[in-house]
Amino acid sequence: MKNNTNIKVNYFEKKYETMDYPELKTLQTARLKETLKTVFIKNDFYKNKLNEAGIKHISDIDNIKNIDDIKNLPFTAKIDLVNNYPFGIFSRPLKDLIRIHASSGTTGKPIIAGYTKRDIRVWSRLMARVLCAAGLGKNDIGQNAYGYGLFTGGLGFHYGAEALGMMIIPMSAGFTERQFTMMEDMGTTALFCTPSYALFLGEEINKFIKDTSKIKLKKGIFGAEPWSNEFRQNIENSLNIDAYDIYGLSELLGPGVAFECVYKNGLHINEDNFLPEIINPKTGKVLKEGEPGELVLTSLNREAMPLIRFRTKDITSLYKDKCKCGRSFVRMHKIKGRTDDMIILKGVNIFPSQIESIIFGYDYLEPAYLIELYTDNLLDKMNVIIEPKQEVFNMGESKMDEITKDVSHKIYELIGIRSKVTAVPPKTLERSQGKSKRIRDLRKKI
Ligand code: DLL
Repeated sequence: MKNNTNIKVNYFEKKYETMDYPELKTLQTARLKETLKTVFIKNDFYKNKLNEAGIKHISDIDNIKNIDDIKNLPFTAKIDLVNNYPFGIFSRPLKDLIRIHASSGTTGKPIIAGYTKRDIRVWSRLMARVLCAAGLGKNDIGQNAYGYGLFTGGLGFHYGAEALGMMIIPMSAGFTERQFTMMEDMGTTALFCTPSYALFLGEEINKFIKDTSKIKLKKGIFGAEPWSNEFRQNIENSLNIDAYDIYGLSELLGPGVAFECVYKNGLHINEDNFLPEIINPKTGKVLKEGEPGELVLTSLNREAMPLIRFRTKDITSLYKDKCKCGRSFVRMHKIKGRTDDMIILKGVNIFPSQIESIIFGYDYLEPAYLIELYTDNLLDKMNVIIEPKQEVFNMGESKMDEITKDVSHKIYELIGIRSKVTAVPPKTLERSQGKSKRIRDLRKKI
């Protein structure tokens, strides 16, 4: 990871970002009650849910004295949003909305997110906090290569940059040659896109830019998919920038739920807007600080679509010790993966990010991999496909044998599972302009 020597801490909304912790908890409790009252009155789905949880009358909400009482409230799952498609989860009539976004979801039916004018303003300010925390300001020029459209990445960054007063180039994803032309001609200083696309730009930069000293790029904010610190290192080296992580999801506005500050020691959760909990995904029990589990988020400052205890399916852990940047917001570790993407082989839980940290650690491998799951003799097995760099690949079969055995051994050392490793020529695996798919599931379903 790049070492920030001249560290300068910036805030966009210092009052909230550095709020005293007890004061923050009081604010959260007040906002939680207000949110509950809103959904109780304005949303039938939540009214029923809260009734079932023993909140029969709006005045029962006043029994909540402490933010920890949230553990007695019911969860909201993705399937609840799917079942209430398209607008059943909204707590405002459509006439109050000014925008929707959608995520394709994993189950086929999209999830619709709705925004009032105030929601867009709040979200823009949260995004401005993110940009500021990475050390960006009015003098920067941001190139936005997140997809514009129903995906929240494009417009989320766009509005955040405008709220900050930073010039933004609305590129959207793709058109790689044009990305480099604009980067050079406009003097882009900050790049926003998925880590996968940043990695691809890093692989291609020398093809399009004759003199990289003309490139002014110094920072990038990347998210929307899991990426390991080894992945970060790779982007930082190939693009010669300082890379920051940002987390968010369409169901909770979009990007801007959590972000890294210049110390890059975990992601600060915008806690005045989102109340985080970590639960055991199997039992639903709330876990203690530091224990890894599923992130659950409650929106605390939202009009169109407040969500109570939304199960994100993302695996991480929280820690509260104060960050050197002065923000009081709790931090979460980089997302390890989604419960959906967790591979269970021989009873061992494996996340693609673990395999990734191994592959990206080799300097003679291309930063690319695919995990293939297959069935052999009724047993589920894993084949990790890797790409040795051209000069290594040219060394022939016995060298490939040596490399694949070595990677397989490293995987065994880290996760205790023997896996097949297959080497393919460089640039064989698909590169993504958005989120990468890391698993190909060929298992026979019984
Ligand atoms: O990916 C929002 C976003 C846009 C975040 C741009 C950051 C930057 P969805 O398409 O709804 O929204 O996908 C949300 O993506 O539940 C995580 O599984 C994953 N995800 C998002 N950010 C990160 C991250 C956007 N920094 C889902 N690390 C989430 C790991 C992430 N996973």
